[in-house]
Amino acid sequence: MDLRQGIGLRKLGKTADEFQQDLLSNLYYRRGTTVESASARDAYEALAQTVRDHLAERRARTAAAQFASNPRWVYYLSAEYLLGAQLEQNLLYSGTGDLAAEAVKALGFGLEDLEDLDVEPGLGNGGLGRLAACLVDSLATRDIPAVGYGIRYDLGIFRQVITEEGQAELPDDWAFHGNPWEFPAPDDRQAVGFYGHTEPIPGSTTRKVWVPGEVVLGEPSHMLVPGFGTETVNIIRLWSAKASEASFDLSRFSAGQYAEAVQEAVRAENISKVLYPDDSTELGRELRLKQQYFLVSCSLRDIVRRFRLRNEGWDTFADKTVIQLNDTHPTIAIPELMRLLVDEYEVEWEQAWEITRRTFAYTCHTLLPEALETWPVRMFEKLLPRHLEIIYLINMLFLREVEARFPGDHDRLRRMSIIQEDPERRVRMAHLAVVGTEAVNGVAELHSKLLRETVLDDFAALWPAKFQNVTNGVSPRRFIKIANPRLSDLITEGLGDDSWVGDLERLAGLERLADDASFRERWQAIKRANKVDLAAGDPDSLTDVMIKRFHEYKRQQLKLLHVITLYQRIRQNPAADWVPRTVLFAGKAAPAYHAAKDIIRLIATIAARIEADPVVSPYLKVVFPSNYNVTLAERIIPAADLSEQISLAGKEASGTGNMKLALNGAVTIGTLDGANIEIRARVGEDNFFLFGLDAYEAARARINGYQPRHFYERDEELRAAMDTLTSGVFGEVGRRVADSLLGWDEYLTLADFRSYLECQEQVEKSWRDPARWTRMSILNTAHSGFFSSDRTVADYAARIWRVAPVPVPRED
Ligand code: B1H
Repeated sequence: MDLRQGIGLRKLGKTADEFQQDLLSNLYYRRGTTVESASARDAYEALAQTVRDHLAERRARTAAAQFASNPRWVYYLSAEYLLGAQLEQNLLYSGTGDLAAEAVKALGFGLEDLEDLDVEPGLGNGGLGRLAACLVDSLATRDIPAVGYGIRYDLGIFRQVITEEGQAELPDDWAFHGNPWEFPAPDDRQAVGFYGHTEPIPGSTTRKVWVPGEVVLGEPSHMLVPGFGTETVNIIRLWSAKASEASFDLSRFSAGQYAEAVQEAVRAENISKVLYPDDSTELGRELRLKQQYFLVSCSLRDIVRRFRLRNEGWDTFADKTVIQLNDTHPTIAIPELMRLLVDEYEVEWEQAWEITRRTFAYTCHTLLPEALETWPVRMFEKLLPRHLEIIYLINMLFLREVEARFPGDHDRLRRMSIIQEDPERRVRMAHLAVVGTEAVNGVAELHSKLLRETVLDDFAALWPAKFQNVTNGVSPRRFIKIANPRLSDLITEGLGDDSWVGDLERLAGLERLADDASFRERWQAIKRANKVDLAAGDPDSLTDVMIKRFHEYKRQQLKLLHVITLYQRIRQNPAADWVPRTVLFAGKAAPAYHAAKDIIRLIATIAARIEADPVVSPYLKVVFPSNYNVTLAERIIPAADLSEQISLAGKEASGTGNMKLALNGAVTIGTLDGANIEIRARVGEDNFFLFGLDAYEAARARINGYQPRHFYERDEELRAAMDTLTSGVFGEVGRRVADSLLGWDEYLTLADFRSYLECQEQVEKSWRDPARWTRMSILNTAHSGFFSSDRTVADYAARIWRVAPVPVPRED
């Protein structure tokens, strides 16, 4: 039997009968049950296994083809993956949807019932984690040999419950019932050291021996990542921490001290216990640094293991390997690769440094100063003593390079150093990431420009060619084809075929249909049907959505001031011809971010107040569904009319929800921030509602001594809205929000208030003309093709990774 390229595999069922047989065999032999006694969960698990088997067969062919071509591999290192539900995606990508529906029907279940049991792995916070998921999708779709590395957190992003008291958090034990989509790979486990000390090696100035004080095992499991419209199936490899046998204290066990005997083991396994729920702010906890090193150490050893399978010299390592750092969270990979090369494999420092620099690339996702990660030197020294020594050496050589270019410029050396001195010594991870990589990119044009001009300006002056832009993108499969089947069918009909799903720029062909009245009517009817499904409010009302993490810079508070103003206007003049609106907020706040949680609570309070008001409630409704996640996003986005992208300009690196909404025909109201600028440039000024300060005006306003009271005093409606909050009718929480806005207003909410309200009036004017609105909606979809993550990956491949596709042959 020929085992290469999976030729020796038994053929999987391609007909309904065969699929049915495979499903039954999984039900009998893996679930150990029968058709008569199968529960919905049995059916779900057996179905998942059957679908997974189809992908596994492709995986076998992919591994063979990729290995044979000896390519440059892309390794994506990310602390987060927000994958979304797997069943529907894998049915689509394996082309087994119809077979599956028929087969489960014979068991007495509907596919939708089983989809309800398909839990999404919430291994990320927000945009950064979802971007990682979109990029691995598109890497496979583009046939690029790649592995995504991450952490298999036992508890993902918390489950959110919204009440009138605001947000409550519950643990997300996402794999409670097991996860049928993953394959454990215990043979590839790795040992990871922490703490301890270093010892010199006689005769060597650069090499050292690190003697760790604690050793934890990393055990991988992988999930399959199929490409769309291609044969490739890549993987993401997720690491779980496991105690080594040595960490069980047998003497204590024998002495009857059972809890004490396992204490160290519990501590070890805590490393992958929980995802930190802080989007964009660092709290500097040791366990978090441990997580980061755990991910990095396991992944790099796995990458090195894979490289060494071929017995090629280290001089080819960077030709065969590119490691993309998803923000600074995995940046310890830079000193870790140096440590592996220099200490363990005895490569000379200079050669190791050249290899390291050529291997890594870094994506920065922020501009907020508080989000630029730094770690106290003391903590580093205790947890990773050898890495700190390596960082010091890297820094010394780097500062020598700066000194040679800018002699005598001591202030520059202080600014650029990887070590911050005051007020305490800390390691600046972004500086380490820039110094140790070949390319640095921002995630939208404005963001990349502001990185070069502000936070990383000294580095851009030193190495201008290193700095690039790669605008984010989203998966067209998940965010339109799967999320919005009605619109997808209409688009396919309008364009004549469904090739747009893998080639999103083809949506431009819809442009000519925007002027076709009957097409517009069908478009509008679909939007309405999606609103009926969502059941958030009157489907004929303007569905106005703000769905994203809660953060003051994103300015949910600005939207709320708009809601309060509408409320007051309606109360003052109930007989006027109001445009009915359903304002939908969804999103989580970091559990310790009190200001953000206050805003959530205030929204809940105001929503209840409006609901109870018979004068206002016919025209205005505020809804806040709990637990925003990928699955909920897939329901809300297709139903949205208006997309709120109202962050203070210069603060949102890119945004990706903005792209998903535009793609589904929501019209954006937004500032000139992040990718909004590129969306507006493509969909056209007439099809985008622009308001507010730009990034330069906002920066200048702050420098010139911004006074929120100035706006409060000059704008009667703003004053009325703020006074309502201050009066306490919406409780203490209203007062706190008002105090923060009138006192300092970090994100210039009051400065943009009037411009935002006027812009919302333009929105209503357009809404009153359904033909015009629907035309705008269609043109948004038609010109969103650029925002496919397939394009993002093509940009990374061409400009940063310099890799080419490796097609996988079809089954004979
Ligand atoms: C983004 C984060 C982030 N930027 C720290 N930074 C985290 C930072 O757990 N942490 O410590 C987690 C997440 N996330 C987002 O990335 C940006 O705010 C968005 O504008 C951007 O679209 C997204 C993807 O690039």
